Amino acid sequence: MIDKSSHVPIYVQIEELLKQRIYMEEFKIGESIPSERELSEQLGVSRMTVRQSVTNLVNSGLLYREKGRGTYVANPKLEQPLNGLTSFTEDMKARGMQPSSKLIHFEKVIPSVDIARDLQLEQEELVFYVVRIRYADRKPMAIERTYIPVKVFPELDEKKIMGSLYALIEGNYRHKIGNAIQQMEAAIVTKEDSKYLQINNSSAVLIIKRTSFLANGVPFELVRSTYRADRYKFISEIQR
Ligand code: 16G
Repeated sequence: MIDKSSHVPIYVQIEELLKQRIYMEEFKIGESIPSERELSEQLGVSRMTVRQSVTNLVNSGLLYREKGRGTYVANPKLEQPLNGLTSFTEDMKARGMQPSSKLIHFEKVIPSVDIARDLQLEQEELVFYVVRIRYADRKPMAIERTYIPVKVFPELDEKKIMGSLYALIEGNYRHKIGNAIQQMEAAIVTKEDSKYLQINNSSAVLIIKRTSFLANGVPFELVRSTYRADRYKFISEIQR
């Protein structure tokens, strides 16, 4: 099992072994792995070395620790491509997952100067401010705060927004969605969002800010999507 004469460091060998046992589903998603003491006895290595391997796997997102309880096998992260202008609903359905939303806030407001500028609005032009928790198979994945110009979607209401916004835009409103500009940054979750996302309040999140335009060039949304960093990794293909 562990080859102490190998040039491969012991902690790397333990990591490989644990990964293998997760891959073979000997340790299943959501279940705990043996304690550090048990692993050190099983493998005949020091607890410190086991701890180092487990910590590395926690840091890479394969395992997670629950204070005072143990170490568990994490859900594999969703790999989200960054190069398509897709909606949350489309992304989840493409993976065979069931998307749903919870509407936290829906209000017609006067936007701040920055938001009005990004959405190319004149002074006093109103926006809908929509906050939705987005779920996949009933697990919270992201929280989205969206500003939508009222003049682009005059009859938007709380009921219509419950499904897919993009489906609504392309179906009911018969608009063509064109392109978007995105920015991404890392942050520690706010106290409020930690409750919505059901994560503890020191967790990392990935924030994507997207400004999207209809095919005719009119901006139709400014969105701040806060994703659970333990559930997502973002992928982009680049070319030279
Ligand atoms: C995605 C988009 C968001 C859009 C939403 C529409 C990112 C970063 N954001 O979450 O801009 O408003 O999808 O989803 O991808 P819906 O059609 O399911 O409401």
